Amino acid sequence: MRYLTAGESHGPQLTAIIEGVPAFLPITTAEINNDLERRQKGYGRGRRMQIEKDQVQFVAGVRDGHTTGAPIALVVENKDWTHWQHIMTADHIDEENQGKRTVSRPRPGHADLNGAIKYKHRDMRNILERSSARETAIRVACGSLAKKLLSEFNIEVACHVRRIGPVEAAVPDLNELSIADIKRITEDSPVRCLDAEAAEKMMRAIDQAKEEGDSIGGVVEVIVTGVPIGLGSHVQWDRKLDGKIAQAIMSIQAFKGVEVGIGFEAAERPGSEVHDEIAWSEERGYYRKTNRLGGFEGGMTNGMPIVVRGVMKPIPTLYKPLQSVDIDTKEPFEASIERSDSCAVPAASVVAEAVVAWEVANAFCEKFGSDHIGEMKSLLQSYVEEAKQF
Ligand code: EPS
Repeated sequence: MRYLTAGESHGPQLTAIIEGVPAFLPITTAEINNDLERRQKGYGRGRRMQIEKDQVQFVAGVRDGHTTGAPIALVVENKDWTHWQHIMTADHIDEENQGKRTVSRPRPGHADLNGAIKYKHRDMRNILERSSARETAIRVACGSLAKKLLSEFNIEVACHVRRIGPVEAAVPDLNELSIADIKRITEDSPVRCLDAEAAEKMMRAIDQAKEEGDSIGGVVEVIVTGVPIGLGSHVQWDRKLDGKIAQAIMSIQAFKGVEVGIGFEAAERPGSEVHDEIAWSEERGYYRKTNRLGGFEGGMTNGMPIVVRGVMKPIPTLYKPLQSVDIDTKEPFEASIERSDSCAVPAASVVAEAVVAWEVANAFCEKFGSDHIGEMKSLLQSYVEEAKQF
């Protein structure tokens, strides 16, 4: 499967074309809209989210509640477009609006300056409109479809927030919590955190950042359960699934790092406290008593839950000005803004969930075919039986 997105933050809509989704996957707009709504929520979001109410439209590839196997086209409209249509128009901007809302002052931490130099745009709006995290709305729609595909094979995906600024949540015991528990608890938490005490402190930290005109980042974690052994491959560098997931996480706006399993902690521990011993039982087949490697060995899934974390930097659009240089005058100035999220980490956890789901679903289709859901189910069943007795 593959997908591409198009769309500007204040353009008429976000669009995605998805290719390679198997036929006969049951899907409804309501299921996708539920994920779009999850992404819009979260303590620390700014005023733009009061304008938008993201809803998906399928404009190709889905009929009568099922995928047909044809390319799928998805659209999410930007409600803010009504305020921007004369500025963001595809046709010539009329005289009255010429020169309005142009950007000559690059914001530190954004794509503005690098993109402007690269594409030779004197008006940096042409860069910021596309680099904006608004694009994550349509990626969540694509990921939602991937989650639906995985759920047909009892593979479930969830996310939660591990850290916001200085506040770290207690490490959850994933042996004690089911995916359903994680979903239920995070859905009720304004910061999508499993640790209620930490969640309160996270909200206070967001309040404080906001009061100070600052922004705050954090760490999100994605968990995938029910994964069969052998998704991805060791045979070639670009077929390693953990590598693909790392790239997908790093592709989310404002993400600066990725960890799988214990991640960077592996550097501090001896090998005997890193690797997961192998066991076998009639009921489970091969399994591990621990999951320090986060479900991956040799770029392939090992049947344990996938556990991956990503770090989001604080949003660089700050009320507290940072120094920059005007590209027209070359004079220094202090960047100031009209509106921003002070923290988008809870929303970003939903985006991380979506992009990880996409990569796992894609690897699943590579292993079990991607023409027809029923055919894939038969293949999975015989493979799992064989793997148990292997
Ligand atoms: C964003 C800036 C803000 C955010 C936006 C991402 O938008 P605006 O410039 O219109 O105030 O609200 O996020 C979304 C629109 C969204 O859907 O998440 C940015 O510069 O990345």
